Amino acid sequence: MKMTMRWYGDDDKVTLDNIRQIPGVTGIVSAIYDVPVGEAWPQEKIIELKEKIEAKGLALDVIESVPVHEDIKLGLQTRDKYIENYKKTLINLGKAGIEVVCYNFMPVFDWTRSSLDYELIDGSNALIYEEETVQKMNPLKGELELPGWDTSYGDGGLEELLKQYQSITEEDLWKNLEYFLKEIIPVAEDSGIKMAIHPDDPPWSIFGLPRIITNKENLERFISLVDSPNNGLTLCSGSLGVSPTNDIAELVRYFGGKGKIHFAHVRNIKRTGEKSFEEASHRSEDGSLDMYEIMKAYHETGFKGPLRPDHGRMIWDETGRPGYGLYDRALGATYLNGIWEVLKKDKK
Ligand code: DNO
Repeated sequence: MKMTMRWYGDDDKVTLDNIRQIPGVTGIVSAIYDVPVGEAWPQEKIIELKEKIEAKGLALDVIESVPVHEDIKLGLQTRDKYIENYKKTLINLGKAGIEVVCYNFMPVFDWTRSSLDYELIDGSNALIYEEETVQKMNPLKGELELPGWDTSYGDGGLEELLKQYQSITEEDLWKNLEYFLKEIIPVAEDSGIKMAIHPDDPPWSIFGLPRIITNKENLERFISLVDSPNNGLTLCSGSLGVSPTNDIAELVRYFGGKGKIHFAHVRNIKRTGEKSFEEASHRSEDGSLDMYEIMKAYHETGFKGPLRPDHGRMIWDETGRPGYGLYDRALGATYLNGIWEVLKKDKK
């Protein structure tokens, strides 16, 4: 596997110099952040990003994400124009030698939490999710916000957008996803890009919106929508793992064995109740997921793709983008690299 770290570009408090000093991190996961959702990414911007990263001795291994315009998820007539732009972006990324593109198909809201800075027992801050609190939140009153979301609605557009989704069922969303995939996967094939859908986080419906990338059965349905080696997954342990019925190591073996995992997000969570959880440090003992078993499954299936530690807590007085500070993610990368070394040596 290739150990990578997410970087939010020049505005990120965590710099490329910080990242290159984390032992064993060789790659960057990033995106173009100043092109409105739905428009094609110009070739020059992609090259500029890539060169900036390579100048620091790192590789641009993954684009996370090329966001999908809401009109595509809603299946509106206007979707074709946005799909054409998406294809142009993929072609430009392919020309720049990008191999993996992560995206998601969650209506309106990307990953969602009830608190971004919950104080844990050791004094660190973490992102948490409490179903009851989320149910009481009103997104229209700005009660829900996560920096780092790929928002595709402008100010004031949210209410209208939520209304448009009222008539969209899970089956409609599946149909719209299939339509999208049938258009873009052939282009990804020609461009040498592996598309990696990110699971829904959390993997259940929120605010009455449909969510479908949630469990093994649905992941299976997803990959069979378009049977192509370029149609695969971002296997995110933290997103899927909050449902106790999702056995992450088993999912890694199953989908990894089929060559369907193109990108790995590895983080731990602690389930605190039904549909409630805290984001924990990466260490197995600190959460509900066994990181050794998960890494072992990647190792056994010969995973060679990019892998990243995921959200970190805020520790050592760090402030910054929730989930994406430097220190705890660096500890996560080092811990996962440690497990990997043991797995490699034990095999000999
Ligand atoms: C959260 C991330 C997600 C992810 C998108 C992919 O930290 O894992 O925001 O980037 O869902 O499109």
